[in-house]
Amino acid sequence: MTRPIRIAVTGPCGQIGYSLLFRIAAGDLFGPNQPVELRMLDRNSAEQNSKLKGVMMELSDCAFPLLAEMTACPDEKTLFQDAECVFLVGARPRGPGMDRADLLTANGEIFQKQGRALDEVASRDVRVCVVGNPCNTNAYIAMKNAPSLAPHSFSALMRLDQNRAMARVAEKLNVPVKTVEQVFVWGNHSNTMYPDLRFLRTGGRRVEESAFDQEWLEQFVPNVATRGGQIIKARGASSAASAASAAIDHMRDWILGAEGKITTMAVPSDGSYGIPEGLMFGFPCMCPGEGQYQIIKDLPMTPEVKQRLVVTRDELLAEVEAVKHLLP
Ligand code: NAX
Repeated sequence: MTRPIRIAVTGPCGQIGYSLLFRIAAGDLFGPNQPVELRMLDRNSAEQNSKLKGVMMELSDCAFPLLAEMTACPDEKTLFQDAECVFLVGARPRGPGMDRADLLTANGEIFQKQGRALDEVASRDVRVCVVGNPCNTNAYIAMKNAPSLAPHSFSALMRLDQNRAMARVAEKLNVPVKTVEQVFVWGNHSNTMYPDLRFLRTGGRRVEESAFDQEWLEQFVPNVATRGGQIIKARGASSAASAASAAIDHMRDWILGAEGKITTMAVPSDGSYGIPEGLMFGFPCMCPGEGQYQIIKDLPMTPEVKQRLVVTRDELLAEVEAVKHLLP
């Protein structure tokens, strides 16, 4: 029988965890022939311990044929021991009176600790996707605190932003979303992100900007960037199932390959497009499989797009500056 892949998830008691774990155990990540082992860690409080017990009771009651083993872990080292695939979802939400810098530090401390533990005990081939916000900078902190792991083991989730952009295009052009290709998102997972439509194809054919009306085009970028807020307003809670689904898309394409499709990942910059090396930046990537990705280089830039990249880059640089006390 195929050996189970060891998958670690933080924040299993949260909204995203509640969707992600069941999708992984059902085989949506590695397919119907690959067993998985789930390791989970939430905050160590009586309330969260009880919640995690409940989540595991439900996982058990699904009788998933692929779920070979599951463990509630007492600490990061147990969680990450020989982990091959890691979703860092757990993070602190912004509390009353907290500004962005407080939030960065509060979360940064979590990712500093997790980076150190990954460094010590994770599989040397581990692949890490950071979902917890601010995800780009959290991933940067984890990567910097794990110097014995390759930087390209770390990434942050921007696939939800790409999926949102694809869905808006499909709605507007009235085509199936599966035909929409070559839409991707640059930069930070924040309001400064830049979803880029310049290379859009549907059904294999180029779609020119003139296919859209001006008003829709002007609203496209803010529409994608503020979609999370729109969902909170409509649902009374932040995006969860769509975030879990995007996290699965991200990890599956990275590890198994994206079949020649461009996919957005926030990964350490290699210096392309004037983004300083190491900065965890959303780039268009190709994923050939076996846990590899390549940043697509030398795409033509216009002054407007260059300016957009500068804005989102500078925001990320300011975030890194705010957490420099957490970097070795
Ligand atoms: P919830 O508040 O429902 O769940 C978070 C869970 O993490 C809780 O169970 C909490 O106890 C746990 N947790 C906190 N600190 C922890 C630690 N140190 N170790 C382990 N577990 C810990 O949030 P949820 O809606 O699940 O969202 C999780 C994170 O994803 C948030 O930071 C959120 O902002 C972020 N998101 C990121 C997205 C992206 O595209 N990158 C989109 C969706 C989402 O907004």
